[in-house]
Amino acid sequence: MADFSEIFCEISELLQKGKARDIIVSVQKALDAGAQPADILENALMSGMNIIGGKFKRNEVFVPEVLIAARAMNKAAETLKPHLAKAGVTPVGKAIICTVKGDQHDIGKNLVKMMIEGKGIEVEDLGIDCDTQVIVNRVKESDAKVLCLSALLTTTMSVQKDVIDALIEANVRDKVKVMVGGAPVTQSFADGIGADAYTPDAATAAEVCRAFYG
Ligand code: B1M
Repeated sequence: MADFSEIFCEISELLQKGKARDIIVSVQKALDAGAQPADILENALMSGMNIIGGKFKRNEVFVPEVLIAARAMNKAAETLKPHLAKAGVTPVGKAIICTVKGDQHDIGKNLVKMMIEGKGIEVEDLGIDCDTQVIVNRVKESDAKVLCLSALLTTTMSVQKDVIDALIEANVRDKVKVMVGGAPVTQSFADGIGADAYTPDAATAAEVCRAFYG
């Protein structure tokens, strides 16, 4: 089996330095060499982001550095997108995704979106810091069967509950299956707020989401 550790290391380092243009070239190089897209995502991009996350926690890097790394991550993920998505899949239905109010983290949400799209589901992205009422209105108007909520902060995970409560209040809770996720979210939290599913990562989210369409 080919060894991609060198190119994965290069990609991880470019991500940490926030070299958006160079990372696209290196991701393409890895793909051309035969690396699996999911492997690049997991072992080059996510591992680079985890290193940045650790440095951020220890105050070794600050918001600007993390932001440029995040931009590089999103660019690299865009390059991977067509390779992660299965070509020619007939859409099986619609889903809505967003990061909840007060939360600006979008990398995980973007990955979940990409993987769900890869299962042939059309995803409407309401973006970050998304107002709860906007979500409820979209659920009312759209024929989406699944609502995906992402939260990365301990202070915003409770907003996932606010959204579920607002859906109940608006009499549309039964219209959608609510999936929750994000680093601080757990199965017991999801059970406690009445979510239909919790998944720890984007790949599992896509599988669980697909299962809701039968
Ligand atoms: Co923020 N941040 N951040 N940050 N940031 C964290 C989350 C933190 C853990 C860092 C730390 O202290 N170690 C910490 C949270 C602590 C806590 O709440 N307990 C933190 C903090 C404190 C903050 C600020 C408050 C910092 C400040 O300003 N002082 C601030 C808050 C801003 C706000 O949102 N209001 C802030 C800001 C930022 C940046 C803007 C600089 C930047 C975000 C840029 C962007 O997203 N475009 C940023 C980043 C990048 C991070 C870290 C370093 C990386 C997050 C990330 O993208 N990870 C993060 C530390 C860390 O996580 N190691 C951190 C990669 C991504 C692929 O993983 O998002 O977890 P993740 O998604 C995974 C799973 O969680 C899951 O699938 C994904 C892929 O498998 N998943 C789902 C996600 N959503 C899902 C939904 C699902 C299912 C699965 O179903 C619907």
